[in-house]
Amino acid sequence: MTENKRNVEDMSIWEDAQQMLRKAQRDGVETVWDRLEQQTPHCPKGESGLCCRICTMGPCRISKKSPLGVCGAGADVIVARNFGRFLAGGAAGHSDHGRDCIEAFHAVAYGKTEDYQIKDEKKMLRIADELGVATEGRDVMDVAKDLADEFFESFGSRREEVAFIGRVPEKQRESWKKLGIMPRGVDREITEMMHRTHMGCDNDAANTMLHSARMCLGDGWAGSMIATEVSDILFGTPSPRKAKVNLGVLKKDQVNILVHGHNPIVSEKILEAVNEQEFIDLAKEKGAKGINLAGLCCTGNELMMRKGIPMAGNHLMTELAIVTGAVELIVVDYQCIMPSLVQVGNCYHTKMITTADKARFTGADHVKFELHNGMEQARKVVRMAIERYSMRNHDRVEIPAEPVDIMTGFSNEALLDALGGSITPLVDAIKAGKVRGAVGIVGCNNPKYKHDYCNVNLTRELIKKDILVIVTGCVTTAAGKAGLLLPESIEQAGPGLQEVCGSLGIPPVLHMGSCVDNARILQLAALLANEIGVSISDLPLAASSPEWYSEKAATIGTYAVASGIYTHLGHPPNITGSPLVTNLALEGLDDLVGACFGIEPDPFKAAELIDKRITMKRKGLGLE
Ligand code: XCC
Ligand code: SF4
Repeated sequence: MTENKRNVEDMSIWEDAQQMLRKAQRDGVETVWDRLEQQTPHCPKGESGLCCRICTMGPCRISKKSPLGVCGAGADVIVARNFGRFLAGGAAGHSDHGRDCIEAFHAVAYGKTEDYQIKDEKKMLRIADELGVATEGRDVMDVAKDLADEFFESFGSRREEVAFIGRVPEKQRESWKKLGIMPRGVDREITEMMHRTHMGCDNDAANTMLHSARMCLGDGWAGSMIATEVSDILFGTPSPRKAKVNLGVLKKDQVNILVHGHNPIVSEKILEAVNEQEFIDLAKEKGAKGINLAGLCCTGNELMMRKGIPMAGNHLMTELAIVTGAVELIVVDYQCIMPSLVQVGNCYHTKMITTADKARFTGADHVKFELHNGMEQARKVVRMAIERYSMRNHDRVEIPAEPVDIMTGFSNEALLDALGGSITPLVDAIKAGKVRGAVGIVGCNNPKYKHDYCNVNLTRELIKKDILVIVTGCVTTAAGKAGLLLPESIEQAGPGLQEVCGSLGIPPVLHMGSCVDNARILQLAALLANEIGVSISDLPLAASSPEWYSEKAATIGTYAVASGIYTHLGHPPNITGSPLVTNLALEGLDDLVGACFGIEPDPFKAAELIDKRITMKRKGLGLE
């Protein structure tokens, strides 16, 4: 193991992380921070997007000396193609997750599973109505069958636009059509991106970028949106509730199981199984006081939003959770699961269980979850966890920090409830300048940053400026650990936001869910725009992903921008090798879709940037 030159204090702002980083060093466990050091400096060609590996006449690296690839492609085309494929990865991730949700819903509708049910029938019928599926006097399961088909249609290639496009303000829909960026089908746009970026197809960088916008809109307004809506139908629409965050949620004297990944289809079943008396008794028989389930990353968000299950940590906490030595088993589905978790687990007694054929990890045990056997498999996994409790070395257990309380569960339905059933009070508060605007801070961690420093400080700065903050994904845990997800944190907010949130009894930072739940933010933006009678791009809104790492985060940023929401990123994607693509992202898109990207690593300066943008939009609406 190489020695890391960074101090643990520079790696993370959190006491629980720092304590575990020290323990990892003592225990000889390598972490993501160590491997980052081994990989630094990164390849400058890769970092700027100037390396093309699309065919075997190459790979080609663009430089002053050799400005064209073997086929004749220049920097702009190569960067645009690489970026297009990067975004396709993100869109595919969210959307394939969405497809898995539809398949579960379809299986329920056709009576092919008893392990899943329709938990929110009211929402199911409401959405059926919205999408033109007949509901009057029909059997609920017949409606569900048709609605499942309707959802599948949004993935295919036979429609001119995906179903939820009806939510977008009309003026904006017209402009998307004119620009040729109306998403027709989720899979279609992703496949077309792969086609366009084959050698010898779309060799016009701006044209490729426009298709990127279309493909990402397909993710936001269909793939992700369907994932969210179907998850609510199957597992319940979130409502405000208390939960706890940080590594302190792990329990010294209980069997600890972590769920990690994204799709509630697996984690919801694990949750049911840990609550079965048979297993609680078995755990006690083995000397534990009970079974403790905690979440990581987005599947953690899903369980927290709906069931108040505690959150052990975000992306950079996943290895460190195992370093506590207190985790018997970690069960994963897909996305954002570092392969290193298997090795870290091997340093302790922690078993990793994979559940999806599309995400297997060498060294982990595979317990394949299918729709007809979800419950049976969940029981198998929980039993394995309990059996491992006797293997725990209690001398090596160290659980840092006391958990922090948070308030979660702000679906749009819950937010509307809090507002008394209509969006009007929020619009009035925005018009009056009490809430000057709203910003969705979303996305990941990245070891290139001091963990959560930007996520937390940007959130704090914005609420000070009377800007309502909505968090999803891994920013949730950051805001939560900082105490910002509690109604009490209004003390840190500006006077206007304090007044509005105070009277509603809600925090100035609202947790709206997982990464696919960024679709909830899109829907909220559309609700606001429709209420005021403008486009989303006219609203005083912004998005930010300060510490992003993943393809999915870039895709979210792109659908936010394409939807008319200015989006701040802490660092640029790998596009800086092309002035054309970079300028389009930072300026050019503004003329086309009414929004663009802004790059700023410093959270305090980023807050200023966002504030300026919000002021500009308020002026545009005649509000300032
Ligand atoms: Fe992954 Fe969704 Fe990023 Fe967290 S926030 S690191 S993408 S888990 Ni989506
Ligand atoms: Fe090189 Fe062109 Fe092939 Fe890319 S597509 S590797 S630039 S020859």
